[in-house]
Amino acid sequence: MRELSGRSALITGASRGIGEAIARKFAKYGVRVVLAARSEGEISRIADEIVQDGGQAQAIACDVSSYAEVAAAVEKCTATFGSLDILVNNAGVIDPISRLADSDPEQWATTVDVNLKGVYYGLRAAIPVMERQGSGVIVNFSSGAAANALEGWSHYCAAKAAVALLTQCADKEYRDKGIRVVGIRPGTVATEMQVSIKASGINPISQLDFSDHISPEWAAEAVAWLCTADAEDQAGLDFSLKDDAARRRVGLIS
Ligand code: NJP
Repeated sequence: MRELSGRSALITGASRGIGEAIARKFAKYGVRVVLAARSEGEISRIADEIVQDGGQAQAIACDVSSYAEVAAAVEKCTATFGSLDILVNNAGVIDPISRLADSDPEQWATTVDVNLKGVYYGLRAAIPVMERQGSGVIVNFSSGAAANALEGWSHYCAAKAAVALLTQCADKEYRDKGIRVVGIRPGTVATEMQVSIKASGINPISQLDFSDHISPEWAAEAVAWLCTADAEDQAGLDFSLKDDAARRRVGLIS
């Protein structure tokens, strides 16, 4: 991952779970990071810890369902580090989990605001910057749920399926401008999201044991790999970390 050193990255949803692991992993590889999330205290603490470890990190409070806040986060990265080489659209929510007839229309729509519109806002704000630079990588968090219906997850499945198509659209429009847009389906990951899923008891994913999930560090390593030249063939695709061949390619298993 040596080639990542010196690049600058914005990571949304960096206050915990996979996003936090990506920020820490990137910093370890010499990437200068901007951490974005709503929990300002958490992202500031993590950024401070990264700096104490010798990395370069900044934090910015950002609700990805607001275009103005996402644009400000992109601006923070370019103003601080002089470029935006990598955007990771990682922020996501799954609560409230409920079957369609029990769902709350406002909360259902809020999930789409975060999981789908938040990704669009990231693309919309970052692409002009990367186009001017003539290069950049955008990693969109998709999910196995983008292609598999799961009870209680209609909001999540629908939004993630749309994100997968958004990745394809962005790739079609900007690949020839030097911008790589790629999706990731990490499989199940041991984060607070899985705590909520387990508590719902509503579908087979909720029956999994916590030891069945991969670590956030594995997901972070896969994201870092997706930003390297070795992953160029993944442009426009959703890279699934579920099978051994993919894990081998990332270097997680031998
Ligand atoms: O989730 P969790 P994960 N604006 O709940 C942030 C996908 N995925 O790390 O704002 C900005 O631990 C929130 O920060 P805060 C999943 O769909 C996961 O597991 O401070 N940020 C926190 O940092 C998601 O896209 C699994 O509350 C917002 C983070 O998002 C990504 O992986 C499987 C926000 C969520 O941390 C990370 O999920 C899969 C907003 N409006 C895909 N709302 C899995 N875990 O098994 C939330 O296939 N955040």
